[in-house]
Formats: sequence, structure tokens, C-alpha cells
Amino acid sequence: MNASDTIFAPASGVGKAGIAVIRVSGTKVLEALEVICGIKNPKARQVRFAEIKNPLTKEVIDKGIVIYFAGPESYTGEDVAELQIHGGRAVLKEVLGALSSVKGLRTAEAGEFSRRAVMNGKMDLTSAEGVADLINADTKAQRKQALRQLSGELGNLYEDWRHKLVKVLASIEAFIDFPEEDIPPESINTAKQAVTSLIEEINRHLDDNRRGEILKSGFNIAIIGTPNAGKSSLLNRLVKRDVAIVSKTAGTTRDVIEAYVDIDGYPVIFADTAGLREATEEIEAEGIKRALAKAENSDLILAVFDGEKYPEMDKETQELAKDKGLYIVNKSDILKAPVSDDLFPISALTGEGIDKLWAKISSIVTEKLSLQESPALTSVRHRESLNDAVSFLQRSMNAPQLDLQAEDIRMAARSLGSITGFIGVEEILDMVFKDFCIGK
Ligand SMILES: Nc1nc2c(ncn2[C@@H]2O[C@H](COP(=O)(O)OP(=O)(O)OP(=O)(O)O)[C@@H](O)[C@H]2O)c(=O)[nH]1
Ligand SMILES: [Mg+2]
Repeated sequence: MNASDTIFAPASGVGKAGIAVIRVSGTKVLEALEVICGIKNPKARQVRFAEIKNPLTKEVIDKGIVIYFAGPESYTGEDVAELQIHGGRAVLKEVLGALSSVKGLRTAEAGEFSRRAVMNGKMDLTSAEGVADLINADTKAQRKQALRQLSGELGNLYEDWRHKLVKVLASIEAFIDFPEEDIPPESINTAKQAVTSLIEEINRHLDDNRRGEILKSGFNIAIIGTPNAGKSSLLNRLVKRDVAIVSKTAGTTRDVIEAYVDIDGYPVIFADTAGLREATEEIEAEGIKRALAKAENSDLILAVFDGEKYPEMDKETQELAKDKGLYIVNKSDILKAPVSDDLFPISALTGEGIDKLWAKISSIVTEKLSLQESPALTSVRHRESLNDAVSFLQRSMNAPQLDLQAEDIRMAARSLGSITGFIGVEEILDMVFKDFCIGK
């Protein structure tokens, strides 16, 4: 990958459409516009109608709209052009072919436009990740979270923390490097206090039950229980589709069957699993193994008990679901004993009790994932760097010497900087001189 190449790629999706957009970015954009569209000296940000030609045969491929953005006032910070052409496969293929025949132009790699935007300081890394999340957003809450991140809310939070550390570092370094300047020793205490409160703040942010990450990837709900309890029937009922096979044969479901639903704007993935019992053969044993893994990795468990057997309730199912489960007694249509208040009696067959269960699931999901005032942590990458930062800060608090303390704080600032992509070293020096007026 060469960052000096001019790159192009369809910005719109695959398949037929009324319009397709091709984006071109780099130093050769003007040249490409002249060769392919016959446009010379375009005005930035003005819509131009143009014939798009094959530069070799001069044949007109399509007629469309061309917009030129002069760098740095563009998405990537470079010269950019957007060609809005008809979205037919042949048109797209030939226009892309025409672009690739211009010397110095090549197809962009995945994420390369946003990568250039980051490299050119148009956005930080978290915003670029927000762009990807926004494109992948399936539900309203996912879209909102992604847009907040794209808009820089998360990046600003991390940058703000890093700035605090840079300030602390500046005061410690000043103390070390310029002892003759009579810096009050309290400044070291103030610095320590700042580090302590930052550790607390980062820990609060980390300790959010993975709200942002779950919103991004989907809230996982596993349906478990003994064979024939009615797990597959419940799944079909909940997602209003016939996704899983239902039969009176115990042990029907073998593999994990997942179905995706949007609950009030939140992404939820229900997983039906194999019935739990002593396996009778190899495939069933594997299915049960997967069921247990699914239960372990889910955010909520729907423990389904067979109403035909109630009040007997399977012990293993109870145990598996005790920390994060709802106990559901299915087949309420044929129940012989009344169900106690803490359980959800339902009939997957008739639909009885499903509304109440659905309301409960929905309230759990909403409470767990609802957007908060401060932006949520959304990726493992961020979590790892934040954990590193906290470790360094904690170590700095116990460092025996000031210079070691400073080094740990510098490492912590670096970890934070790696999240947004800003790891300025120079600015620490800048800060020393600015805040303490040391030097001439
Ligand atoms: N009467 C009654 N029968 C039900 C109800 N729900 C499911 N059944 C029946 O119970 C049997 C088993 O249902 P499934 O949904 O396949 O059960 P499962 O828990 O997925 O079973 P496995 O996949 O074998 O683990 C089928 O004959 C269903 O028609 C219900 O609410 N009432
Ligand atoms: Mg089943």
C-alpha cells in the first residue's frame, strides 16, 4: 500500500441501483477528471454534469454528476472527486476500468479512504471506527452510538484524559528538570491527586458491563432446557418465524440456531440450543457442549422448563441460569399445578404469557444497553489500551522516584494516545514551557 497513490473505489453498495458513487482521492484527481470526464479546472464543491469516457477508445460510458473537493477540505484531506453514475453493473465496471487505465490510479484497499483521513488529521481513530460502526449499524441504538463516536465524543473523552496526564507529566518533569525554579512541592501532591481521580474515572468507564460493546455486536440470549421443554417452539414464537424444527422427538435440535431481532432499536440475538440430558450419541454430545458454551457466553438465559413435568424443574437448567436467567415454565395450556410468582408461565403453542415475557426481556435489554450521557466503550481495542493505562497509572502511584513515576505516566498517556492515534511527545515539552513559564 502506497500512501502517495491516487485511489478509487465504489462508495455505494454492490448490486443494481439507480445511482452508484465512485470516490477518487489523491494528487492525480484533477488529471483523472480531465482525462475521463473532460473537466478542466473544476470549482471545488460544485456539481458538474459530464460525459464519462473511456480514455483509450473515447467511447462514452455514461453521463453523470461530478463533484470535486479540493484538499484539505475533503473527507480524506486530499483532493477528492465523487462520480455519481448510473448504478448498473456494466456502467460501474467500465467506469472503474477507465479509472484504472489512468496512470498513477489504483483501486483502494479496504478502509483506505478513512485511513487517509486519519493520517491527514481529518479524524481520529475512534471516529474512523465510528464510520465503520455506522455503516454496520442495523438498529437505531447502534446508529446513535456509532454517530456519537464518529462525531468524536469518545475520542474527545480519551484525548481529554490524555491531556490531563500530559499536564501532570509536565509538572513532574518541571520539578525534576528545573529544581532551581522554586516550584512548590505541593504541585507533586496535586499531580498525585489528579492521577488518582483519573484512575477512578477510567475504571468507572471500563466497568460498564460492556454496554457499548454489546450494543455494537448484539445482546445474546440463550434458550436452554431439557429436551422437549419447548425451546424451539419458544424461539419461533419470539422471533415470529419458523426458524427451528419443532417435534415431539426428544433431542430434535442439535446445533445452535440463532435468530436476530430488533427490540426497540436494540440488536438482540436469540439462540435455540440442544436439549440438556445425558447424550445418547456423538452428535448430540457435541450439540450439548455447544449449548453449554452458548449459555456461558450469553448476556441473558431463558431457562425453559417442561410444563408437563412441573412442579419438577430440571436442576442443571436451574443451576446454569441462576445468575443471569429467567425461569420459564412452558406448556401452560396443559399445566396441572399453579406456577409460583417468580416464574414465567407461558405456552409457546398458544402464545399465552408471551407478551409478559417479551416485556420483561425488552426491559432487561433496554436497561442494559440504553445510551448514557457519557459515551460508552465500544471495542476490545479501547478496553485493552485503557486497562494498560490504568496499570501504568497504578504503578506510578507506587514508584519510588519521581523520574520512574514520570515514566509510568508517560506510558499511560501513550496507551491513551494509541486509542485515538495521537501520541505527541513534543507537546509534553510545549506544556512545560507554557504552563510554568520556564525558559526564556
Ligand atoms: N401443549 C404444548 N405443547 C408444546 C408447547 N410448546 C411445545 N410443545 C410441544 O412439545 C414438543 C417439543 O417441542 P420443541 O419446541 O421441539 O422442544 P425443544 O425443547 O426444542 O426440544 P429439543 O430440540 O428436542 O431439545 C413438540 O411436540 C411441541 O409441539 C406448549 O406450549 N404446549
Ligand atoms: Mg429444539
